[in-house]
Amino acid sequence: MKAEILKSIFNEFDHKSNYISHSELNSGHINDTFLIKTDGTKDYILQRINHTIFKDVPGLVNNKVLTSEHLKSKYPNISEEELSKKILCFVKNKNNDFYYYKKDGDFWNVMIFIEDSITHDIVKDKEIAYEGGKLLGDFLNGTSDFDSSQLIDVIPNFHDMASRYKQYASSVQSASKERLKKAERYTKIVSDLKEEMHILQNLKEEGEIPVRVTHNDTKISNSLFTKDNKGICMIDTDTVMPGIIHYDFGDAIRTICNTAAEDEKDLSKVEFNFDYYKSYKKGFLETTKDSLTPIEIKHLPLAAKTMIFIMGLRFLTDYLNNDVYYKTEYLEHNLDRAKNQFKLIESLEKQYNNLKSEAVLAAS
Ligand code: GN1
Ligand code: MG
Repeated sequence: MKAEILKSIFNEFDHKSNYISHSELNSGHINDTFLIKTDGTKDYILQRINHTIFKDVPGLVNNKVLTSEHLKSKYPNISEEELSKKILCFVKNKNNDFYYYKKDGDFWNVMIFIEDSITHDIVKDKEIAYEGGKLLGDFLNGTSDFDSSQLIDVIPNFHDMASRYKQYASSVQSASKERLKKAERYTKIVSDLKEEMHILQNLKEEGEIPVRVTHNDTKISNSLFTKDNKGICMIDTDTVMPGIIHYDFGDAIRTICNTAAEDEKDLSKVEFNFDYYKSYKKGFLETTKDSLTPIEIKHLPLAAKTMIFIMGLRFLTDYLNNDVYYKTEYLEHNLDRAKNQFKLIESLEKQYNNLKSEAVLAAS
């Protein structure tokens, strides 16, 4: 995107600084995200929000602002300046809105960049896994008293397995013969796992697992760390909505324990790292053990398997639908992502029974 255009959009916001340069941050699959360097004391994140996928952008931005406000209210004695180093802070535009609507139909928002922070697409150190677990625990603790009736449902049924399965079944119906053939091995795996992968959803619907305010996009690249591996905070609060903690635990594990990137094509590089699972779980339970119910703890391994599955299912669905949802860089990108997730499940299964036994013990 041209510097002049980004600069003029950035200048719609009230940041009292001047654009110097920008770089695109590429880890998201939906929005477009840019780091804007300025001549002032702060740099900023400028984001174009995909309004084809997010139907109510003002509602989404309001969710994000309310979430940050709620998290900030936990630190009544800390200045805004200090808060902006550990909680996402949104910047208003010149009309006092937290988003800017450009006449061409795009929505934009701006956040303060948290200085000296870094993200990881792949985890290479169990300290990061442990710190990541604590960050999620802190996030869930921080939002545990948040009145979720203030939030809009950004994408209804976002992690609802029944609804994702329905979308998948309809993609199978409409897919081209060629794509179906290429996906054959994976459609078979989906059929084999279907029943087990609905267990968490059923427990949620039966009221056995409590609904809380959850993040819903906890992949590890959505957590900020210091350069010496300490957790700072979770970012990308686009999908904060009511949910079960298993969505968040499982989605984080899906990315932390994958020894390769989510779209690595060489499946021999894709393995489930059990040490990182243990470290993440340790950090997570240290921060949440007083609030989780035994049934929540018992089902953490199933959460991991279910969230890897649901992402595999969603990538496969998008492949069968001719790539209409996620950004793709080449023809079979979604199929490669799906294959990667199903390989990760295969690797997880090698020690799945051990993880389940440990979870039963931890829950008792
Ligand atoms: C999408 O765009 P990004 O990276 O924040 C998706 C998540 C998936 C993720 C897979 C709204 O998130 O659910 O886990 O890709 N977000 C939406 O990497 O669908
Ligand atoms: Mg996201």
